[in-house]
Amino acid sequence: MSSGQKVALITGITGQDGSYLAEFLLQKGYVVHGIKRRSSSFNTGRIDHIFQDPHAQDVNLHLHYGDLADSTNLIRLMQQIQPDEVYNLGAQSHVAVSFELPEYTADVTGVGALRVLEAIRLLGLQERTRFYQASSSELYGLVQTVPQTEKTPFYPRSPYAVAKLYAYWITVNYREAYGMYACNGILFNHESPRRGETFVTRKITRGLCNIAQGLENCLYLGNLDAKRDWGHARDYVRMQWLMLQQETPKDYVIATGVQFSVREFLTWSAEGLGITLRFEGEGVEERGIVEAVSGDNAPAVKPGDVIVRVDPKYFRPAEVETLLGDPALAKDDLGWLPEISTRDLCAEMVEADLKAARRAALIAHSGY
Ligand code: NDP
Ligand code: GDR
Repeated sequence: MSSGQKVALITGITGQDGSYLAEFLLQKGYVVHGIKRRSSSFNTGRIDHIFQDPHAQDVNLHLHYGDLADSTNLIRLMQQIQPDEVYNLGAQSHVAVSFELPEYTADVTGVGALRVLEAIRLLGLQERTRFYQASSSELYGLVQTVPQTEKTPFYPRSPYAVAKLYAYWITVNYREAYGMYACNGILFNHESPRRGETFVTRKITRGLCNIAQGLENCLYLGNLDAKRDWGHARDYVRMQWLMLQQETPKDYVIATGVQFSVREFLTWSAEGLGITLRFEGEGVEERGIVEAVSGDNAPAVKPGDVIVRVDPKYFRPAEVETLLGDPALAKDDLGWLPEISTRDLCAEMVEADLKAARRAALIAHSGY
């Protein structure tokens, strides 16, 4: 191991945040270790651009097979790596899916955090190793006060949020019980062109770009009235690192302080493609109809086309209608402010998905 370099271990390195955090830490001169799950097809697409050949000299990025459900694996890796900083980003992170997989979500998203903390403690690494837990605004669920701060009471509304509640408190408990440097970042929604395809922002930008290029006909969505405080993942991983550089560990809300509805995000994405959408109907009858098209980004749609429909299949058994964070503490203590606005984030996602859709359309239409 190279001397003088800090060593970080990231669970969930193949996910959206893991990929941005790995880039960030490598740029800061860290040796980065990441845990990836075994899967039957490649799952490293988000980090392929920073891959380093393990046979080369001076490698700073190392990937290990592992799983948050496997304690012995975590203990062995922790012993081998002896990290200065652990970022626990791994999780079954989809709220709707957690209603289908509640027990698995509890195990990985909830107890997984305990397994990582226990690995640090059992190996006597608590003096050396700092721990970051990826907590979530979903903890607030049925919100009690607006905007939500570090002091707002929690009211989780899904198996995912309940699992994250356990992970939040076990992190606080290990800090208080064993004096560990352990803290929670209570992050509000953050997105990017690397966002998983089934989260609503990416589903919208990808779906509309595919429709504009004639690859799909209609985008089916759930609750268009839900409101979220959406930031950019690149801004948020900077804060994850900052939280581990303080003298004493503390929990912070990370948010933009501004909220928008799913329908607004949908409208901006359509506008980015030159499509003006008109909404008709209510509830499950609601439809997004093309009113006008301008420019040449949407060659496959015309006025009158119905390109968005609400499908109750995407309604959740218990919904989180509104989330709005107050990042004042992060600003005061750490000087952190988000740099990328929600509209710019949306434009960046549309641009990236349009590029991919154009490429796919070219291949499809050329008969390859
Ligand atoms: P992603 O879903 O993009 O990434 C999740 C990561 O966890 C992936 O690398 C995934 O691996 C890995 N993972 C899943 N199951 C396991 C397992 N059993 N063992 C080990 N790793 C596993 O999430 P994000 O990057 O968006 O979020 C990062 C973390 O932050 C998550 O914990 C999420 O719950 C939390 N969070 C996210 C917010 C957001 O808006 N993005 C907001 C607040 C909190 P694979 O690639 O193989 O699927
Ligand atoms: P969320 O993100 O549940 O907030 O969790 P998601 O993008 O899945 O949903 C946001 C809101 O949009 C509504 N919605 C839809 N959602 C999805 N996925 N698909 C649809 O078709 C659809 N139509 C409407 C949802 O009902 C919801 O109200 C994300 C995850 O990253 C968590 O891991 C993280 O903890 C929280 O953000 C903060």
